Amino acid sequence: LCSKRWGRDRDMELAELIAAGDRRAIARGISLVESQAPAARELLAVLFPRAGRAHIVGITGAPGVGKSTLVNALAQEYRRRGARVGIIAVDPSSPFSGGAILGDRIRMRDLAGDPGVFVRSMASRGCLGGLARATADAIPVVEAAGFETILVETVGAGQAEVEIAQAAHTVVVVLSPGMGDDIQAINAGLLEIADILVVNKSDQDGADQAAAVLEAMLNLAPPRVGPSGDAWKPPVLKVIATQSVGIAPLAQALEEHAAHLERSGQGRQNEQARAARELHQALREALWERFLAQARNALEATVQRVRDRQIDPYTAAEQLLRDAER
Ligand SMILES: Nc1nc2c(ncn2[C@@H]2O[C@H](COP(=O)(O)OP(=O)(O)O)[C@@H](O)[C@H]2O)c(=O)[nH]1
Ligand SMILES: [Mg+2]
Repeated sequence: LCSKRWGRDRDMELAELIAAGDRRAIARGISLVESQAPAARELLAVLFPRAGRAHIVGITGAPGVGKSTLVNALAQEYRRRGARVGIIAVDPSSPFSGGAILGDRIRMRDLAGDPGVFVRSMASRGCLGGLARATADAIPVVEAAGFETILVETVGAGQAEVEIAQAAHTVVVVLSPGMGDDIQAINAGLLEIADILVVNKSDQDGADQAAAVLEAMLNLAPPRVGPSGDAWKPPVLKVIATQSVGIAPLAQALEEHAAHLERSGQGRQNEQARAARELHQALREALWERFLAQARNALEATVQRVRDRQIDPYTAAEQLLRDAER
């Protein structure tokens, strides 16, 4: 798959099919970007101008808190409101990825067969790894197909999830009361990326207490004020995803956050930061590839010299660059 060549014409054709909402083309497009083959860049180049209109919502939290159930219920709520929904599941244990227990599979049938819903799980299918990047690249494919809301489910753990969160406009952090003391120990980083907090499984004991603890923690956090002064305080919502309780208020909160981003200028500022990040990353990679193409042998020889302490890494880097520029 990695070495598969497509060529410009076929990319255009694939892009047209994606724009027309052809489900197999969307799936093929995502596989292509996952493979990070050269043709993937060409496809993204065609799709990029058509993307950027959807509301991208990251749904993150520990395994088992009910993210997939929530995404399923939320997608149904959006469908009731007439919006088309794309779902990208990055959680490797997600029922979307096929490793479902029976209950999950029954649940997912609610969405199966609805042309207004597109579900895709990002497996570790990419040849070069980089799940966060593959996900960021999959989003414009789904956007170009005209889905108005894109729900991205990820397991809230490490750096990759923070990166995925950076690709979202609105981040929903999901917790469950069963986590007991863990709520107190909630990772500060996770709280920082949350635009909306959901205490799922509110049919279980401890939901009120968990919500109160979260409220108290949020009250300690500095206010979030956008460039034009409009402030956002992350709401804490109690939800029972399995019974679709609290889902309409969540959809409402998501809408309000999107409006806040627009009104406060924060959305534009985030887009600017995102554009800079993506461009810088692409530039770093292109420079590195160009350098390697020219200086691979010199690089290897210099590694030996650094190993033998004939030269330090900083001086060596300067020398390699000077030689490559000549
Ligand atoms: N009691 C209760 N169980 C729930 C609720 N939401 C999800 N679950 C259950 O929690 C388990 C994990 O849900 P899942 O959506 O797969 O969690 P994920 O790993 O975060 O995606 C499943 O057995 C769900 O049926 C809820 O609101 N209440
Ligand atoms: Mg899941």
